[in-house]
Amino acid sequence: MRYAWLPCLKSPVPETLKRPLSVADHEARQVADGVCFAVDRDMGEGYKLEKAGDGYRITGGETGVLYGTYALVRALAAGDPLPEGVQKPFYPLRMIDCWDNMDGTVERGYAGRSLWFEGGEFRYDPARIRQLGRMLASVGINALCVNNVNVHAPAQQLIGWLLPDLAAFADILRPFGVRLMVSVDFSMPLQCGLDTADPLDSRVQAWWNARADAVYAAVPDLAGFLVKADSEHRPGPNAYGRDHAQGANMLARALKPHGGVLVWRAFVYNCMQDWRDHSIDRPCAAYNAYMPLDGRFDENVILQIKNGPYDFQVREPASPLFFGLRNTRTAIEYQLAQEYTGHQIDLYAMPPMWREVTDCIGKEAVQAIAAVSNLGRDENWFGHPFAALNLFAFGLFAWDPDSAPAALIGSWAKLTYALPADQEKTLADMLLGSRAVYEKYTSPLGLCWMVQPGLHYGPNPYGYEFDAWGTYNRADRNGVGIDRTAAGTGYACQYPKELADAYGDPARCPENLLLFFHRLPYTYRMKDGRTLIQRIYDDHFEGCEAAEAMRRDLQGLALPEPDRAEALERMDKQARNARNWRDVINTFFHRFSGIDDEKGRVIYD
Ligand code: GCV
Repeated sequence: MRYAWLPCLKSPVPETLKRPLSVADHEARQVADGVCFAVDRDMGEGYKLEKAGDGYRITGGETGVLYGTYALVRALAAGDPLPEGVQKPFYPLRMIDCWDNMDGTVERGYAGRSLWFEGGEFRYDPARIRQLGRMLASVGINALCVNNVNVHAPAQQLIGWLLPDLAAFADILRPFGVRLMVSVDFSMPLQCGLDTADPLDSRVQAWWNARADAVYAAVPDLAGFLVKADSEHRPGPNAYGRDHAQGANMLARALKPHGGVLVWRAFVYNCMQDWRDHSIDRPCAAYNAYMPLDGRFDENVILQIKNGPYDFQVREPASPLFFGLRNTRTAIEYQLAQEYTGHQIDLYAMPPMWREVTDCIGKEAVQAIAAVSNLGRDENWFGHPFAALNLFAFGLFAWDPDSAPAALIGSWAKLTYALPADQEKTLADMLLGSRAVYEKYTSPLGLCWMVQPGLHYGPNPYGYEFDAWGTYNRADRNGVGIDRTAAGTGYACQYPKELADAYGDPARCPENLLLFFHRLPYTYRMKDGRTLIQRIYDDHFEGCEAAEAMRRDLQGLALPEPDRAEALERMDKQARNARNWRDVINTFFHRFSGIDDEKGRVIYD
């Protein structure tokens, strides 16, 4: 079983540091090889690293010494200087949301089956779960939601008769500073004898209070509950004429005596839309639903908002809720699982995207950060050996959102593979540029949803066009895109004025979002003088060539087996995927526009 970025950590790292260390193990005592620990509980998750004689001193809170240990391991292995001063995480809650089902499947999982569920129960190798804890702690991730937000039976029972199993699982991850969270089904009281799940009904409130008491008796440090409600047919308070503040607060009040948080997802939209109806625009939905509720959520509610207003597309603007909500605690939700971004077959390193979003909204715009997990039972944990980068980088980015994407990626490449310097740079550059390449051959200029319906891998430009999901590009012979300006659906007006004005003006709108905000003719002139249609053709040809170039670069890397074989096998699939995208999308627009490629390249009819 391979172990992501840590197996490569070689001497001079003290052997003692390579073993899972329980927090208690660190208690102010000399461990080995000149590394000593000093626990200062007031430092919480913070730590300080110092040289001490020939060795090192790690001072920190209970979990801080653990994080300090891994930071020392990383610095020694990479030959980096020790970080100076006290290091503290920027976001107190740094969570991965696992969409694991109890039958062993993982929704949008591209790395095999669940690491801990099988056959309707917890079934796992404890040693592997300890490794998981170590992997998460090594990059500072401190919470793991154990089950899918789409709560399928018997996962409701994670807070019922499965509690002893949940507690045993929590016991394994606790020494690594990882607290569990559980996705709960809002309608659970209905399945347990009540005739309603109305959040204002006192019997429902009493039921949840008693449930929370039982849960915390079993898992006293549970981080809290995660809820997907009134979203994609999941039950929620709307069924009782109640709003989401009423629903969330009812659950939050049950958790509050135990110190738990209620994470409520803001992923609400009409998934039964009529494509003929241009008056509904899905990106507007979450802002319209939650802005009126700002200030009405209890202080232990965290509203978890996907990074963009749609659904983890290759490129979206940041959700306007990050600008609008001022009196609500929020978390940003990313997706490490590569649902729309290559299924952990095509390369898509995410740090550049996270950094763009943070630069746009400001790191203080949210109080917590979460990401849908990309883990699974595959021997290498991630399906693609390089997909480990996204979990590694996510943890470090959540700790320090000022981290530079190039530094995160470079550090992962260095810690994972002992490549010669020039090859290490080739790998890091390939990863750093991988998002731009993917974007070019799939959906440049903010085009979304041109994927195979359901599967979400591979091109299908009209696949979602006449569907109920609110996912349209409305391409025709005259042009493509949706007018989301004040003259159109008005979505752009949900942003603060300066941004709204920029997004609302095709001449000032960032070109990578042009077709997200505007409907334009194929002859529209881009800033560099090219027509829109020519830019679409060029991006697809260039993206495909770049994928071929990545394949050549990859072949030249002396990666260890089996990573090399696995990466090359996936790269072959990526190259085929890129060709397919190029030809399908170019042909699609050629047929509509009737305009040939200026450079005379082949566009199939
Ligand atoms: C967990 C998208 C995905 C679903 C996912 C949903 C969500 O619709 O395709 O698989 O369900 O987002 O984030 O809740």
